[in-house]
Amino acid sequence: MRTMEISKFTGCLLGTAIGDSLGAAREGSSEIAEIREIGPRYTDDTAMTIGVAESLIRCRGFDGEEMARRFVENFLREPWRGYGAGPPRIFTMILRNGRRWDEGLDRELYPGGSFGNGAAMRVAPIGLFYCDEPEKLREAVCGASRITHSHELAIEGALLQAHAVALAVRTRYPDLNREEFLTQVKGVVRSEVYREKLDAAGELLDRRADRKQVIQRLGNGVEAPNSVPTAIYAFLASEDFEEAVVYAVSLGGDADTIGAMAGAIAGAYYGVERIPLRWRENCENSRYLEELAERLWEASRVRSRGDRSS
Ligand code: F2R
Ligand code: MG
Ligand code: MG
Repeated sequence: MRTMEISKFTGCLLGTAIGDSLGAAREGSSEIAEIREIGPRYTDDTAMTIGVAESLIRCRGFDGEEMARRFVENFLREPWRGYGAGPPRIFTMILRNGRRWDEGLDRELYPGGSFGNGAAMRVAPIGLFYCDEPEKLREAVCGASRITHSHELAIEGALLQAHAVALAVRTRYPDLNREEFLTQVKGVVRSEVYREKLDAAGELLDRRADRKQVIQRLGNGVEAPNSVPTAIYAFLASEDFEEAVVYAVSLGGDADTIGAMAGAIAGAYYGVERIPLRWRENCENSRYLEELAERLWEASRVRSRGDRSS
């Protein structure tokens, strides 16, 4: 059990970095093209995923103030990772102006807050950590999102992505039932826009739609509703890890982020040993990501043992 679970945690974190590194060179492209070799660097998607994992490990669960501090410190160390427009401005408000992490600071940048996919792209470690506890998962995802993304569509996108990761960890390979998976993640959504997209994903899966139709119906943009359902679809439309991330990135648009999110779900389902060796060997910081996955798994076990004994 331990070996299988650690393989899935590792697959998820490495899968994020690999999908991100594969898509990084294609971010913003409108061309539909398959690429199979990862670039040398991951981007903000993985850098922030690392921040979420580090914070969960250190605090044995979600702590908003500490997670925000981790985001700021990691950003200051590597500001060149290609962050979205909003988060660095929010980090400055926290660092220089002493603003609190839970003030909804993104509302000062975007009316109603940001609905970018920045909360969803980094949420995978929460899906891993709370994979057996949907209520705690929801609470942690909402808190972690609000640091930079308080718009309800950004939060709902992050919830959807975290639940997809949690479900993928709980689903033993090769037992995936695609229809059932989609039905279960649909259970998380409340808003019409996500419901429609996930219904469309089901129809597209049934008729093996071409890429243009997928982009038209699901989207490939930086907005959470135009990328989270697309990543889930890429996982479900594929037969293995490699196909899932190559397909996700081939859709273009926000390719690094759709690749990172599809990679997180696919890695959590297939496990690390089903990720091609050439990608595992060439992925930036793969040793650290593997170590982080094992520590995250250990922290999640300690926490659930503590919950049972109290
Ligand atoms: N930043 C990028 N890519 C730009 C190119 C980087 C370049 N390659 C480089 O090397 O520097 N990618 C990363 O950003 C995306 C995640 O962004 P996040 O964290 O959600 O940022 P933000 O600023 O909150 O939102 C992103 C955009 O969404 C639109 N938007 C959001 N809320 C809105 C609102 N209420 N009204 C109108 N528009 C809203 C805006 O266009 C924001 O700029 C990922 O792709 C990651 O890879
Ligand atoms: Mg990025
Ligand atoms: Mg991106």
